[in-house]
Amino acid sequence: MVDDDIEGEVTRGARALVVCPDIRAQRRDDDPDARLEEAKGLALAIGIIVAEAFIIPVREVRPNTLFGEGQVQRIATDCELHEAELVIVDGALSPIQQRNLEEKIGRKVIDRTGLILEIFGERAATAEGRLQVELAHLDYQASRLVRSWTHLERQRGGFGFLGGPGETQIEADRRLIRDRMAKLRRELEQVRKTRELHRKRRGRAPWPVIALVGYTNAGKSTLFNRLTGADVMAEDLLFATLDPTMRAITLPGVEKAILSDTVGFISDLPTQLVAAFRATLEEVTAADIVLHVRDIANPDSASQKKQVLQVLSDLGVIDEEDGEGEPTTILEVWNKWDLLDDELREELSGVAANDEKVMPISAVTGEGIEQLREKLGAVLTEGARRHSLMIPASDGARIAWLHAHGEVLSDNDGGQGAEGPMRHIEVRLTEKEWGRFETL
Ligand SMILES: Nc1nc2c(ncn2[C@@H]2O[C@H](COP(=O)(O)OP(=O)(O)OP(=O)(O)O)[C@@H](O)[C@H]2O)c(=O)[nH]1
Ligand SMILES: [Mg+2]
Repeated sequence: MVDDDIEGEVTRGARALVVCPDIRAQRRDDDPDARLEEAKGLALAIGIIVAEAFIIPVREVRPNTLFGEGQVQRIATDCELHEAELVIVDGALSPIQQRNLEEKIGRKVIDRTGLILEIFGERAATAEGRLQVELAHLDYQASRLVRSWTHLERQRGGFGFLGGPGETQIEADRRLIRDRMAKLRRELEQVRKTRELHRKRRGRAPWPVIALVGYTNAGKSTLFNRLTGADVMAEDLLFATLDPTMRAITLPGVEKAILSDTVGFISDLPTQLVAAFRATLEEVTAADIVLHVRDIANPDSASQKKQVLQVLSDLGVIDEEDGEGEPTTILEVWNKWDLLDDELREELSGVAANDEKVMPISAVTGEGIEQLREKLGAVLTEGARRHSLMIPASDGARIAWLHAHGEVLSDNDGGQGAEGPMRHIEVRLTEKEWGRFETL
């Protein structure tokens, strides 16, 4: 059986050299130093010790090794010098490049996708999360069989022979992986069906949903805890949160709304993972409000925002209508406001003041949280209309619902109806609430 952890040599406590290729032809708008910091953060997220980290400018990509001869030599020397047993390349390596680098450097080499998959593999806590990660991992491996066959061989108790496996061996391994992937897909389908049922049921339980989204480490979980009084893991760690968590909160004018904390995004999120987590993130598309949490104090904040918007648009949250025919409202919170220096704070205050969709906050100090709650309440109750209703007095559930969700202006005796005493209720409801009330 194929183990789900073929890259198992990436272990906690391993010493690694982190290299960040700065490829001229792929120059991006983010700052290489910030990228290097992020790469170190990824390594730390899985307990790897960063022995040394640096940027390597790549003028021209070498198909066989990515880096030039001298650069590969430098990496090898630095591994010796800093006693690193592992090299993390913060970019994409082809299977060939990875194998050649491992041979030349004499150490295990892992690329950005491989590293992120490792982190997700370690963090996944729910059954669905684990299935998704394993599927993504296998998909990644399937493309890398040139390199991985020895591991498979070992796990099956076979022997590796010099010179590599024959075609038939690789084919057999491929089949093994394909079969396992097919099985995982079937299991996932089952889990999804169950979840779909839950969602439908929740859709009928008529509470508005607010989803927190944002770049990893932006402060989503910290804000979640502040708004709900919960105690979910919030740490200075990339991908601290993997599985979505939900809690009920009360907002001005809104008796109950569901707040949902989700997995963070990162640039170059492996395609396998985006595909795998699509289903989980689809919860976001069903939200009434998407609250985009930004780390405004991060020098890469603007490029992080772009990445997040890209994922949201891939998920169909942006520019599309949600199930109820209304566009999802996206609000931005500018978090970590407390970390800004006076000058920047001054400047950004002006920008935020002119944009009603932007709210500066600090999830840590609590600054701006009350305004945020007001804003969320206002958006959810926006467009509320007055309805004058006659309801049988015996229908306690619907009457209670109106009191819980709407702003009840009056509730009086409505005289005798065909089926008994009636109540006359004047209530303000939003379009959405009205739609929900009608389905009760
Ligand atoms: N100074 C300051 N630090 C903050 C603020 N909000 C969050 N942090 C810190 O930022 C780090 C990341 O916070 P999390 O809430 O775990 O971030 P997240 O967005 O949930 O991250 P992932 O789950 O990894 O995607 C933690 O160390 C927090 O204490 C803030 O407003 N100010
Ligand atoms: Mg989190």
